[in-house]
Amino acid sequence: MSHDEKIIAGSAKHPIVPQHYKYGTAGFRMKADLLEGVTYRVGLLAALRSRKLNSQAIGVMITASHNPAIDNGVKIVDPMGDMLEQEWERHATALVNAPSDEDLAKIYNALATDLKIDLEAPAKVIYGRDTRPSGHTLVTALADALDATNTEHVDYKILTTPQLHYLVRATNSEGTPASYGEVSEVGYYKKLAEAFVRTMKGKRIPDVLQVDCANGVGGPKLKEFLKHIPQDKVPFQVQVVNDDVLRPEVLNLDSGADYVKTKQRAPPIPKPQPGLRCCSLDGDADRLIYYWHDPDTNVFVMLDGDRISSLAASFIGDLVESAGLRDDLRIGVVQTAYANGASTHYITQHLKLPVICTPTGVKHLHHVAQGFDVGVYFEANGHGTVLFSPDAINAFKKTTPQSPAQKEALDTLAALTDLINQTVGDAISDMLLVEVILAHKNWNLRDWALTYQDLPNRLVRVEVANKDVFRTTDAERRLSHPEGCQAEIDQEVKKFKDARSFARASGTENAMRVYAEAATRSEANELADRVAGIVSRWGV
Ligand code: G16
Repeated sequence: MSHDEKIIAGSAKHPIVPQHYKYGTAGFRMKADLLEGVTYRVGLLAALRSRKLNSQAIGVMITASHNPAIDNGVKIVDPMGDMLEQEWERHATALVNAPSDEDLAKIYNALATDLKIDLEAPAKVIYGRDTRPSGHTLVTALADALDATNTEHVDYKILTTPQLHYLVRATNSEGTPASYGEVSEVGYYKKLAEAFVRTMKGKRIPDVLQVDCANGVGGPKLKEFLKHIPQDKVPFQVQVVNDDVLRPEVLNLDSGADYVKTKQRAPPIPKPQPGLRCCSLDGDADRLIYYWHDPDTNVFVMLDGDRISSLAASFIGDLVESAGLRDDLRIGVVQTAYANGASTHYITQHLKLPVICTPTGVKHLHHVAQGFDVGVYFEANGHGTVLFSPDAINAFKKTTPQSPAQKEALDTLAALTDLINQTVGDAISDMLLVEVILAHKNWNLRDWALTYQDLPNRLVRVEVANKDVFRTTDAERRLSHPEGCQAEIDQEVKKFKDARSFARASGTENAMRVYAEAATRSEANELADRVAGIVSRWGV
């Protein structure tokens, strides 16, 4: 069979359901039964991408992360473990929307010609999936695309999303001075555990941490990871809860980071216990939210992505200062419009660090964070990481310390570059980072919460007939379309004190999101409801 015949035959086995598909915030994401043909086509694109980039391994992750169990998704990971270069999203969209199997082969060949890709060059794609049952079918479609294009492929089976990102980078850097770690799931655990021990030298974690795993892949993987922590060196008591991966329907149900963030309360199961330190991962373990019920004030306190961001920026900023590198390294923070205004104020006014706002999607934040030597990026929903530039990593390793304090700071910074996943936001790695910082500062969750006071806020999900009529500008803080809608939102915002609100179409769900913050909780709620009403009226 010719190349074209193989592609067409494979596509016929995994037909596309005709409709318009778009590479969204985190790849193609929708009801799983629409995704088989999409995944086949994504496989073709991943093979092209590998051939374009000198046969480096490309990753494909099959997950719908925080979405309900019936959804699934497919996204592409670039050789260094970051998200697919945005320029290529339109190529992915073009391939996926090919009307027929024959058109698909034509578009595939046209892309190869336009992008000067040698279709005879070797190619490699590695992939993984979360615990959704639909992942099986999608992986088969993906593998068929890779076979049809003579692409070497490795199925890593069930993984967290950040583990797949790790494996992509580890594969491409294997045997080089920039080796990212052993090319295996165990290599990932070993790297994190070793770095955790190094950063925790002489420190201790005072009490137990309950980790809600959203009944997703994070449960079994966290339990596996914990086996690699030498409890004699770093006693770390973790209670893993909501880790049922055998009943697919409970994935992300009344649990997980998205539940805690949007509902602003603890999952009902297990019954919340005042004073217990808790955190939640999401369905593919790339988001993290901390919380507890303060036993003294009887108030639920949530420590979200903004809090993790400011905690990390302040800790790493202090270490860089103690390491004598403040004048040599640029530290910055990247947020989105969802960041609580109080957090932005704290970072710019108290920590005196620059903040850049980008559109939603870690792909945007990651890119901007790479412009700093230490780029801290977190979305308020708990998705993020800290990136270190090669200059920063070099400085941590090569600077000759002049005092024990400087040595300790340099050693801790060097260990943090291994502890913090450099490819993408990683809930397990971020959780270890938070534990390390709290242990170094000798803080409990109340101390952390006291750094600043959040402005009351509310996030609302609004289903509309046509979310495509909404287009944003100014890093999603304003709507440019439909014309007139923003003016109505502005009118409402003006009526409230210290208020801010925006609306945008979700790139992972078929819905609009409305965010509002204001001086009091009731005003934030009222404003969110009014803006949601405006969005409903315009979204027809
Ligand atoms: C994905 C993205 C995040 C984004 C979230 C929600 O997260 O990776 O960057 O914040 O979707 O996006 P949207 O508001 O466009 O639906 P996850 O955890 O679902 O992969």
